Amino acid sequence: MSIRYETRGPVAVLTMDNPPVNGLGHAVRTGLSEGVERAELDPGIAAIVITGAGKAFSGGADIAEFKSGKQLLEPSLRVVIRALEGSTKPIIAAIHSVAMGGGLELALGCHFRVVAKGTKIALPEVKLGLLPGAGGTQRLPRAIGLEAAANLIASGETVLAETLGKTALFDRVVDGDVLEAALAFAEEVVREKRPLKKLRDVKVEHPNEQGFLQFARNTVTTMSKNFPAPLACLEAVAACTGPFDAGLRKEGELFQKLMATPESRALQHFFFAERAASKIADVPSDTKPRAIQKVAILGAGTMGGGIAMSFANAGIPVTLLEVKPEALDKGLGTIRKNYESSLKKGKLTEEKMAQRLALIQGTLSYDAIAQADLVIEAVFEDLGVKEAVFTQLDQVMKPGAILASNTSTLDVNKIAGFTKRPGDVVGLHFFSPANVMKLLEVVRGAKTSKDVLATVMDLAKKIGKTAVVSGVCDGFIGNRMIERYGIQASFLLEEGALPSQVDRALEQWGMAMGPFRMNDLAGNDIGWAIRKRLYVEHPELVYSKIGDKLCEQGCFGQKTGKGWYLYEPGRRDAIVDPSVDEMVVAYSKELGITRRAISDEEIVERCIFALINEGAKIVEEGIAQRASDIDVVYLSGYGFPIHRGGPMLYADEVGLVNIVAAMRRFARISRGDPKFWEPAPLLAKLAAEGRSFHG
Ligand code: T1G
Repeated sequence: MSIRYETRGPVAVLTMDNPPVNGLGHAVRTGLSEGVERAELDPGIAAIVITGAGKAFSGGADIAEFKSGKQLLEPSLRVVIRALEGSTKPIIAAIHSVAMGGGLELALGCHFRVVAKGTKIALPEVKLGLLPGAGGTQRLPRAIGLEAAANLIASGETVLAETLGKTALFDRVVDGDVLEAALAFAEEVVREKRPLKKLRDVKVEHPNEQGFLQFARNTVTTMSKNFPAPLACLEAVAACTGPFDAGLRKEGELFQKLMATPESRALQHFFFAERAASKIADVPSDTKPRAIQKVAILGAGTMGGGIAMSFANAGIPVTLLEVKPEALDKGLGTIRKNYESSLKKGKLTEEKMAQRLALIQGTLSYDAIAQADLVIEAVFEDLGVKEAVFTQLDQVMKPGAILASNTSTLDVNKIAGFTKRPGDVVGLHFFSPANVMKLLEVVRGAKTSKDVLATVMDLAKKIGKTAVVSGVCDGFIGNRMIERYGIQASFLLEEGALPSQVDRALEQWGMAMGPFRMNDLAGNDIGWAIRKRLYVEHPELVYSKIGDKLCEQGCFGQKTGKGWYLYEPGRRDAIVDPSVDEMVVAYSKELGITRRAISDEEIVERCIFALINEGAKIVEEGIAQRASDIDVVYLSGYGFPIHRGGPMLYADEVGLVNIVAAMRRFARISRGDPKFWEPAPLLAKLAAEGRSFHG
């Protein structure tokens, strides 16, 4: 079913019925077109109302059609909207819940619009690397004015319908049943023989179109150095001061150009990838989650405090357990300081801060957390410590409580084995700062039960996290891949690069932070401890020891004021440290290496292709459910440039065959074990077949 046609007296009601959000796919467009024609031809029909079934009026064009080009199948959305606007009988849109993108553009083509209070209104195409391509850039300014429309379209932000209630966008803003209100309005229009309002006929006045365009150019260049869409949005909107059809042509040209950009492919990929990640292949979507009313966190350090804030911010009560009073006081003090700093920045009201602080209680006793529905351990990253903690939790926590570890690399199966209830044990790997970073790796143990998985995925959405399921392996998805990336960054130093060159090359390519700045932020001692463990567990792995040399001098990064870079007290700006550069050069000499000039391109390829190759292994081993999950991990938690869509989509854009060829070259020229560059079997197979990771 896509369009229902009913009559209510002299009014034909066309209901879009295409779950989940009445996407304007080909069947819906065809149904609308046929429905309007049928109503036009029926002498018993005096007016037409269009509305949407379910949870939206319409969420817009069906984005899933874009890859195949089906959105161009006639009747295109533009053709449908032109038919609505050209109808001889009044057409009223009855809008509720959500009217976004093409959904709002459809309503703009109607003669009148009745909207329910609280309806979410947006033209969010810019977030997909596009612009409203069905007349939105020309009709919205004619309804709400040039500047207001420009802001909404270039930002893609969502507003509530009532905020635009006094504009020509809506004829009525109603509480209650919008269909009944629209039917009553339709009868009024017919009875009073009101002239049909066509937004295309409205003249947009703007004192100075060139000035507006210059303002637009100045505004968007800061917003979107990697994205062409925001400026294109404003250029299309600026055309609305001229003839309507010319503006529509301008909009169409710009839309087609954007559709062909890698940035729009990346953003559309991320839209679906983020939603796909929430699905677990072997956990039915109707699995009932356990009720989580009370949460406990063990450890009031940086991670424990940040995790506690994530839950309090979502209105969920949290008990923070520490063993030492001074550690608890310090942790609670840091949480208060974090809220106060948000308050100072105007991101929080006094009232909200008080509410959230009231939701976080401290305790020194395990008994105080026994009734929690979920407990998350965020203590020292050592298996012995985890054993003591989980043995205790197993004894104290009520039956049915979920026991989670925030471990970033340790074996969740071993941790589950410290309890008599392995089915209730799961890894919840938050990323620091936990109250800010969206990524949450949900690490499923071999015995983690399905309803526990369903519960934590549901909970992740509630606390605003992007959850990705990982199997158990060293480093799960993100850290396992970043380990390979770091190995290449270090060997590049031995061969001829300097830390600031490697960081600059990757940051110019789009990474939020280069590997050496990132390690200085996280603490070089953390990577050092992992390497020392791996030297024992995996003696076959070949590592550069340059990072160890730095750590042996106590240069742990920002926390010690000196790492790969220097840091002034209380500041995070990385200052090049000549003594580190000298250490790097001396180390190459010590190894008997003749340093060589290394291009930025080689730096980027060696580090990013190392990520991709490990990602292919992770997919193949089933640690990640799908390649797009790896993209979500890197886009949500590792500062990977969103306009490149994630490591695996980027690999598809480069072409897998080109990546394999480059890896062969690196095996010949780079330090370390040539086996490092052996293509993962999945990568080699897909490359040989001329295929990609994303089908
Ligand atoms: N096309 C296809 N599928 C869509 C969709 C869309 N526009 N919007 C949502 N879905 C799917 C989504 O993938 C998920 O599927 C399910 O619906 C629920 O989504 C010509 C070119 C509408 C506010 O950008 O912002 O119109 O995972 O989990 O939290 O100018 O979805 O269940 O299989 O997000 O209630 C412009 C995008 C399109 C709006 C609902 N429109 N969607 O949020 O549910 S381009 C958008 C949203 C366009 C024209 C241009 C949100 C929502 P599954 P959900 P939600």
